[in-house]
Amino acid sequence: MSDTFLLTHLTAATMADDASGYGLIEDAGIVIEDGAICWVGPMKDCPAESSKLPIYDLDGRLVTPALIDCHTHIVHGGNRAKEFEMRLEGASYEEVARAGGGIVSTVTATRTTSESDLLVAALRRADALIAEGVATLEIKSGYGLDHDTELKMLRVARAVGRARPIHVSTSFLGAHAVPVGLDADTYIDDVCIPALRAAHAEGLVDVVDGFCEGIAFDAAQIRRVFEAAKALGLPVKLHAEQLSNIGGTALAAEFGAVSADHVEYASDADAQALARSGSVAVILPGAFYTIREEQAPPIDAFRRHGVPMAVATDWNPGSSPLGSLLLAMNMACTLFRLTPAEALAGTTRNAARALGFTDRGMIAKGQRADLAVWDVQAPAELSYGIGINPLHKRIFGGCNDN
Ligand code: DI6
Ligand code: FE
Repeated sequence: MSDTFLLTHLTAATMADDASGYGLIEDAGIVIEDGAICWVGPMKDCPAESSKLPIYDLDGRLVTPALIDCHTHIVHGGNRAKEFEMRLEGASYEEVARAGGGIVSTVTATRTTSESDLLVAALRRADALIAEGVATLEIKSGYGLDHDTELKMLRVARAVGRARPIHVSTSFLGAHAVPVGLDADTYIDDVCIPALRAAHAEGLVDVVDGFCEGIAFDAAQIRRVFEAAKALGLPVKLHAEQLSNIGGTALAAEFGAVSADHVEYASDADAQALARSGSVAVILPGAFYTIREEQAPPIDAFRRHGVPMAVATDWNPGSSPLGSLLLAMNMACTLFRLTPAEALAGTTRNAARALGFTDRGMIAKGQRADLAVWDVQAPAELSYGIGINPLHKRIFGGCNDN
């Protein structure tokens, strides 16, 4: 494709924030110039000069913003199929974690895997997401729990973004679990916060994350991490209220977090706090499904209070070995009763917001030309299919993938 061109003969689901539902435009055209969208609208209104541009006829296909997976842990060593077996033999997720399994077992594997082997494995995972039309991908650290391995993971995450046509947003998740041999307070003050400063000094951190939970860190400990992030000028997000309500969502809102993630146990007051702080609630049905949670996130409260909802894979080796964002959308609809329009907003417009981006996630003038072209008639098909990938092609920064 050349730098400036016109896409025609398509239906656009713009997901624009001033539109209702999908922001559908039938018989639409999209003009792309130097990697950005410079016009979208019904073809009959297409500016005369644009019709002289190179034209790509999309044969009536659906075009959406490229998808955004705003919560993943795709850099990690090993896998946890053994624990999957244990849980099927009766152990709970918390029991597995307390028995020294869980996150800590992936920490050992991640520490002992070389940077290049971690990259090979992460690229395989990134490729699966790219094949579903993902153009922006968040990747967290958090399986190092020591200075060197946390930074190694973030370097690998950055390398994924250099090796593939995808934009990677990194999250420092040093406060993910308490490493064997240290108490939580000592770890936060002596390892996690100094590692955060070092990672930031290397330009490795876009956002700072934490896991606020009974099996991880309490709100007072996460507060110290957030204070350190704030001093560095970094935005924050938080794994909050996944297994219990211990005040993580309220803390995230207090710090103006870009998102609070999981939020199964969030209360109505938590939803109000997120609405006030403008934070996104990131819905992670893969973890809910894998650990057979019973408490669904308070979707109605999020709707009622106007909290934007995103949907992500949470791709990790323990609680969510889910390598499909389309399947996450389906699960969000079936398990949590999101509408297909909410699910698509959750992997486009609201996912962008959950990473602090304002330049993507919608088909609108001035947005990055990250688009997904689908072999479907209607956008609901993207959430309706189970294990079906109808991607025709992906356009990344105005460039055609295939
Ligand atoms: N919440 C989760 O669901 C994952 N991390 C987190 O903070 C679990 C990660 C794992 O079990 O390896
Ligand atoms: Fe997670």
